[in-house]
Amino acid sequence: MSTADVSMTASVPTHLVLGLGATGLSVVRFLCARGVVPMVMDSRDNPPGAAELAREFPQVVLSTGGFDCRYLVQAQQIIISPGIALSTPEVRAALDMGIEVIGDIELFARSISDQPPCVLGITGSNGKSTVTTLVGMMAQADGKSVGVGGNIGTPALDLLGKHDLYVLELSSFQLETTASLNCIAATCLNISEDHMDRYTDLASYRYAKMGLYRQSHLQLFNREDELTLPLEAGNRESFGLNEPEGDDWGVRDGMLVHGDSEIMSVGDVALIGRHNVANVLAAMALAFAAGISKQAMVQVASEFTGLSHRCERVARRNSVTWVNDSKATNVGATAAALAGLEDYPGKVILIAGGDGKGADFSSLTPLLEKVAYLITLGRDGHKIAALKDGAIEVQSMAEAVAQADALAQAGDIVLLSPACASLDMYANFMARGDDFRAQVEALDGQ
Ligand code: UMA
Ligand code: ADP
Repeated sequence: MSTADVSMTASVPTHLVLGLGATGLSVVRFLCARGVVPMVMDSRDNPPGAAELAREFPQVVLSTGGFDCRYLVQAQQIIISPGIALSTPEVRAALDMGIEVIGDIELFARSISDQPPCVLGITGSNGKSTVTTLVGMMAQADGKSVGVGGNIGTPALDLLGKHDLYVLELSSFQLETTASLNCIAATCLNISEDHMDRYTDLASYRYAKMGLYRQSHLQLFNREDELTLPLEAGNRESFGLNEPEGDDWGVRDGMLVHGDSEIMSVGDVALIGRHNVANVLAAMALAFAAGISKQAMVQVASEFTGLSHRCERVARRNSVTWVNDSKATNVGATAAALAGLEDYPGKVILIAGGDGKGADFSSLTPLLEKVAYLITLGRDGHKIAALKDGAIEVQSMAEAVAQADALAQAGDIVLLSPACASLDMYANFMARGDDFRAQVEALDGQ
């Protein structure tokens, strides 16, 4: 124990908050506002938020550098952060003793359990933030008071009490510890391999995501991805880029449609790429379930051009286009970006690599045929480099951008789409994307 001398002679806290990131702090805020003073533990020596905790909640004891089993096994309830695996031995020991271990989303769900359903839930391997943002904007355009949060950034508990509708992005980690969300509608957008450093296989990762459907009045699945099909019976609807049946969502004769009803032309969707048309359909289906008007849906779909770091054009110099897709932190996202460039007339130069989270990259091999030059960096960059003859391995983003600049000719595109997390080199995917952009902008000064 480092930050606090946690003596067993002190009264044993009933509530333990494991993890002091954004989630842990939101849980402390929630509990303290309700008169419960928890104890916080973090396995890191200097967790983020320690200073904030000491300032805002001096009464809360913080224990760092590990999880003290003596407290875990005596707690009434443990609220665990998504970054901590349930398989952590100290957590396992508490679970084995029958102690309740829940996440922040479950706490959120329980605190609104007396209200009519007011949550739209979004999970999947890719597209969650895009769809969450779209739905939030549609609700806002319709004049609703809406809270948008969860895995996208603002912890769900920090949204509480202020809104009529909550749009929550939910990760598999959060869903592992959530059971009572009672959503109006929920979707699993797609499933492809991710977080294989936390799951034993794709099936267990999928299983965590499927748990969301059980907590929803409407199960919205992707009919073009059979892994998104709910495991249990329920009220279902689907979306997909093909023609829909019944009341499903899809595309017919170049129009986005809901059953027989035409919504808007595919050509008027402001986002680029086929995968984004699917995202828009999913967002519309969720918005419709929450009573949001067609006019608000169409307005947002025809105006929203996308979030930064997702296939974002950051520069055009000497007729070369530079695209930042730093949020492509798994193979599925990079595959979607490359598939979108299949008919691109110029050469594609791909910068990839980082922390692969235990992924198998081999499914990228056919898509790399379209890539003229592959430049790799980061801890697992060599694994991606092994998939293509002549790949260039570099040590930094500056070097990657300089190499790409030397190889690119007018009409080419340079795409940063790493298929990996950024944490081996950066604080997060935003810092990686910002570095890419800064290095590209620095080329102008040369
Ligand atoms: N950690 C420790 N020891 C601890 C606690 C955490 O080492 O005792 C580490 C974790 O392994 C992790 C990091 O600290 O690497 C952060 O974990 P956390 O649970 O403290 O994270 P928070 O700051 O609370 O942020 C979490 C989500 N992070 C994760 O799930 C890892 C954020 O999603 C989310 O925005 C936030 O809650 C609010 O809901 C981020 C994320 O990367 C964007 N999510 C993953 C993804 O999208 O792929 C799932
Ligand atoms: P998430 O929140 O699930 O990570 P984002 O909307 O932030 O999703 O997008 C993350 C990455 O996935 C980006 O590289 C983006 O281009 C890509 N992407 C977005 N939607 C899809 C989709 N439906 N299928 C495949 N890849 C997608």
